[in-house]
Amino acid sequence: MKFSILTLFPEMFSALDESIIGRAKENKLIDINVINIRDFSKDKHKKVDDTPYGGGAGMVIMPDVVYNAYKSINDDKAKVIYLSPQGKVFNQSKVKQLSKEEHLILLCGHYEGIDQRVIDEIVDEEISIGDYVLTGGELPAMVLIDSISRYIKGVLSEESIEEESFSDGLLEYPQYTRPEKFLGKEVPEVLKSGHHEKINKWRKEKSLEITRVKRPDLIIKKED
Ligand code: 4H6
Repeated sequence: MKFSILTLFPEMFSALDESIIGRAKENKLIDINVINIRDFSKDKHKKVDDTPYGGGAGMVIMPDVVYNAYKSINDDKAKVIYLSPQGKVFNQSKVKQLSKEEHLILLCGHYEGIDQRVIDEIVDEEISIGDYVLTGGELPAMVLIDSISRYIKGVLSEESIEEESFSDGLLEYPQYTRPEKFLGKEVPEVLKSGHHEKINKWRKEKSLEITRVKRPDLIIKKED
């Protein structure tokens, strides 16, 4: 899986050098290509934004620099995603769907956003990670990369994948580790029994109960 990111803040993506995603990059399971939109400014001051037509606060990213940055990727088969508060809200079924793509281009807006004409020209899908406003599309782009990369073969252990399909669509059962007694609270007895049948049954029940209490909406709709 290849991700190309179009951004004015390429250094933010160093966060992806850590932990599981960092290892997936080292192992060449995913390829992350960060492109600085500013490199495509032809202006002597490297200007990339200008005041909005019609007036109003802030700055808008100009269409030509974004278009030239996009063209430099030179893959007309890649799916282009614009991270914006106006997009369809991201969920786990969209994660699975996008994990089947070969190459995703993630376009990150900043300031007041990007000139609509280049959005209309190059964007295939507009995605929001939730109903709140951020200063830029960079954190949403990283949310997509993290969630999608988990579905690429070899990124997670076989064991983690089995556990996830076990509680498919429901919330996770609670986890415990040593010590056996913490602030007077004991680890549930069944988890120390070594009786795997009973442990699985207990975990399934806990998953359902937690989902019923915290997120009943997840039980009604399992897919979209
Ligand atoms: C594109 C257009 C995504 C990107 C406008 C991006 C939230 C999400 C942005 C903007 C984002 C999300 C700039 C509009 C700041 C508001 C960057 N915010 N904005 N929910 N912001 O996925 O002002």
